[in-house]
Amino acid sequence: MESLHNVLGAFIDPVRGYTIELFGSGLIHHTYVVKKEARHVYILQEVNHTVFKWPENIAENIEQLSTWLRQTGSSTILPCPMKTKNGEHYHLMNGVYYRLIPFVENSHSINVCEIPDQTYEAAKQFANFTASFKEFSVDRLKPTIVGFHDLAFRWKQFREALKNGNPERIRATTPIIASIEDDHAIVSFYDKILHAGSFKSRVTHHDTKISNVLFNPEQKGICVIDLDTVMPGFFISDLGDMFRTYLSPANEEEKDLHLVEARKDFYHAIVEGYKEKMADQMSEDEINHLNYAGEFMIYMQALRFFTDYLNNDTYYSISYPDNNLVRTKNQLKLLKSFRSIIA
Ligand code: GN1
Ligand code: MG
Repeated sequence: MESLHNVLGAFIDPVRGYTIELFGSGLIHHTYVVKKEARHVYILQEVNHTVFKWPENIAENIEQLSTWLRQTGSSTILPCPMKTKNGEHYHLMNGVYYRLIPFVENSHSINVCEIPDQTYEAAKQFANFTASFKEFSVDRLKPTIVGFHDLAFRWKQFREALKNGNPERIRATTPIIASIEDDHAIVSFYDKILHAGSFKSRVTHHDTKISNVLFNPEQKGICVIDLDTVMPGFFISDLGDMFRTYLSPANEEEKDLHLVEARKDFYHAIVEGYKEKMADQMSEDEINHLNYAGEFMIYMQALRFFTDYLNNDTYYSISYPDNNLVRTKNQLKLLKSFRSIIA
């Protein structure tokens, strides 16, 4: 951790008395908590430069959004990275980009949704986040990952992996390939939406997992965090990823598929929380497709995990050889269970 203290020193002075510990469980960045006398003071993060090719776009997007909130007198909180002592958005060391974010006082995050109320609060926060930028021209935001939630693009990557991926893995997973192909209607519908222009492009978070919401000691939502993938998008990304990550008591790593199951009371809580802040901004067509959001996101995540599996696991961190295959099966089971609760 010696070198991390040097990184910290690029942002603040003096760094004596601070301890730095690994924090959270993201698949993309390394995250640390910086403490002083057991108090959480900062979050220090290494930005994954392979995934995020333009870290400057992330910083500029966040700056535009926080300026907007300030100028419009909004009460929405946006925890923003600090600048280095030299006025830079990042500290670059050995090719790695680091940023420092003040820890929001009296906040905590959770990793699992235990009661529907938590998902109601989270959905309200993500909806409020998008709703706060109603009048902001979303095209001012730069993409931070090209084609991130573009299902047609993810489908194309899957087709390419079937041609150029690991032949043994392709051979051994025929039933999974068939099951994914059987659901191609989800992709066609996405194409239709794009061409019809019936869904509005808005400021979208794109990573609404429960650990990206901060709660206060009374378990009410304070704000959302992790703004790397904030860019123009459709409501189906955020609402859908909440269905994907909050409905099942077991998460995407679970191998025992009996434990992967969508819970109806959690589903209703998410819809209620989301609509509370967003319904008045949504078109009739959007409101009629709340459930499509779940199918879209769960399916796309299965597709992404599986494509990575066929490509020999170059994107997602894995803990054992078949990790991405287990994640794929898990998401396909979740898709089935989701369909059963909305039927
Ligand atoms: C990645 O590492 P994390 O949890 O923030 C991924 C998401 C996936 C998720 C699946 C930039 O997010 O899109 O849904 O893993 N983020 C990126 O666990 O690819
Ligand atoms: Mg993230």
